[in-house]
Amino acid sequence: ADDGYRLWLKYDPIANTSQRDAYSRSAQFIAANKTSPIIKSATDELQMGLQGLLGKSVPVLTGAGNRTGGILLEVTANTPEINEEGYRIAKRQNNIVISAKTDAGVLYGAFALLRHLQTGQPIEQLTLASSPKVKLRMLNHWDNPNGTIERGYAGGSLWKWYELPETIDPRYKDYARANASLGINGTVVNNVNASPRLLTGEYLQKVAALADVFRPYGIKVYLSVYFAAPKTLGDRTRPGLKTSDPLDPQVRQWWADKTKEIHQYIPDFGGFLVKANSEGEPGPQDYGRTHADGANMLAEAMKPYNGVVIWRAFVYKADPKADRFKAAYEEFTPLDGQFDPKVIVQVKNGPIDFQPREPFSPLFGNMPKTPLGIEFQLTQEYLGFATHLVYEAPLFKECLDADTYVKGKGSTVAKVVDGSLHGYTHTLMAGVANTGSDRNWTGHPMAQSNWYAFGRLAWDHTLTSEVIADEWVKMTLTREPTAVKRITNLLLKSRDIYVDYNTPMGLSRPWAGVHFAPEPWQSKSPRPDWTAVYYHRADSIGIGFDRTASGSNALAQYQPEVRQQWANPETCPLPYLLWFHHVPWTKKLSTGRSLWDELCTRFYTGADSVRWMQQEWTQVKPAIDPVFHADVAGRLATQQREAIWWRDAWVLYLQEYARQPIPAPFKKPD
Ligand code: GCW
Repeated sequence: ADDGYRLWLKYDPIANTSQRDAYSRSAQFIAANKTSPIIKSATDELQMGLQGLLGKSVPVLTGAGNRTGGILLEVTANTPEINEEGYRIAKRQNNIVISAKTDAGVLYGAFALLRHLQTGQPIEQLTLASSPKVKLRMLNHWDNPNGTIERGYAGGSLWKWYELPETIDPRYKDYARANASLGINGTVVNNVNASPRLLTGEYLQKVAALADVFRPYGIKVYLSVYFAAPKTLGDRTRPGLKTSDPLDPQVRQWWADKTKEIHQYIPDFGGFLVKANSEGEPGPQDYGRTHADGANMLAEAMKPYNGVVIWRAFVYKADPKADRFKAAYEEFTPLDGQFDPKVIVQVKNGPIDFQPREPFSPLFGNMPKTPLGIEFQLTQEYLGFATHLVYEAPLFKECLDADTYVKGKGSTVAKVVDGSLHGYTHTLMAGVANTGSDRNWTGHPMAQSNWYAFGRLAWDHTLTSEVIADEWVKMTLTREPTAVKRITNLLLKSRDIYVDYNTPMGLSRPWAGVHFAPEPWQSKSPRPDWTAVYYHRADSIGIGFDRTASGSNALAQYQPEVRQQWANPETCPLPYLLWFHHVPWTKKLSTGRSLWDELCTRFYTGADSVRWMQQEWTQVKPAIDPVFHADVAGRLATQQREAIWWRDAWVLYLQEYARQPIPAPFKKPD
């Protein structure tokens, strides 16, 4: 039975015997032209993978000599077509040769070769070359020192802090393998709402033990830092400084000392991630300083080392009159050019907060002198936790492929992020992890595909959602062709289905506290911008947030070409309509329906489509492991019930404003 633990690295035997024989003939031995811990990870993985796929143990030789019919790993400078971490796989004198400039490149090539076999592709004329388009490909864990995970739906933290550093859970290595298989090369192990404890010697030892496990997989460890740590922690001689002002010399010295100490534990430490002056976290503004002052102080502390400072742009103030949409742009664009070269600013894909569908953040393209990294959320905070099946690649792609027009047509967000548009020296893609202590890692077993898709896109954002889904299904679930097709199709449609019953046509944030239950009526909260009504603005006339010149004018933060697409309610694409316009209930839309009827249509067809998902899943049952199948079937049943709950909550609530009947086709009992 498949409990989901092995993810997409299952290496189950290849059923097709002629294919297996063909692979076997080309995999009679493994040999590398050097040794190192990373090369060892590569040969170990190949051995393990081939053992599973081919059912035979393939020897690792110290040298290949004149042998043929094997797999050669070579680190060589003679690979002009790939970058530092890229790989090339080609046939040479009847050997499969994986070449790379670095050990890590060889490791990625080994995983690529295994993927090639797992997805059943021919190897006779093998030629593959691939290089990552983004340099820092990282997971961000929102894990707390007490073992909980903020917005985690797959159990507790993977990190067993109380047992570290002495006890090393074998799972840490499997976590590293899974990441390395995708090319993920960094991990921030703790929550951005950071506890200062992670910076104590006690915890640094534990983090160092994790770093030791991850290093042979090419993965660097990063820490989220609590900006007020100098005040809270102090140092060996003092209980705590009086201030954490980034321009105070004692504070600067504190961070320099701390950074040095961290490097004594972790010599190849990746760097800091900082959430400052955001949702109550301390930051430089507490002392009248700017984000740049804060980030540059940490960059100075990091100067003797290779690490970077990743500063988040997720900021907004509790102001009922302001538009939260505009906040990050307003605070950060004036600072463009003021950041130290070691600083990367990390921007969420959308201007608000990981909603099921958002326009791209207007920061992309508007900070040409500051490397901007992108932050996606894999954990399904706003996508139905662990009971809704939502394949996120289409969401990621929609943002990456969006055109900012800052340097004319084709200035996509992807080109901002991969550095090609503005010539950034640092490039970064981060995903807020969806992993936890659940046996299957991600709670919803199908959510493994989101970890997978993120990693693949961080490596190569030109891959399509479909190609990625197809790979994942074949590696994880089945290679039976009709089942592969059905499941891929199901994955590809899942996000739009969720949007339809949850937040159609540009609605956002219809929930209170935990971000799960429908609460579009929620109007009371400690912060006005944490109410649901702040976002949808329903009234007797219509619904939606006017962000045109007659409203908040957030649209002015985009280039004229982008503005043009969205500014006119007559031509604004329906998926974005209520992001930018307050539209009358009776307004006739391009679909021929009134706004009210269109909304109802989406809520109802969205919820109905979950039944379709259930049917599709039933169809593929013979091709899927029974335990895995039953787990997903149960979650789909829950999703179906919850989709109706969402639909009914919205429709009944909005009906009070729209004062119109539910359109005839939908007035039937479920
Ligand atoms: O989406 C919000 C979450 C917070 C999170 C915050 C952030 C870590 O609700 O839980 O805090 O975003 O990204 O900082």
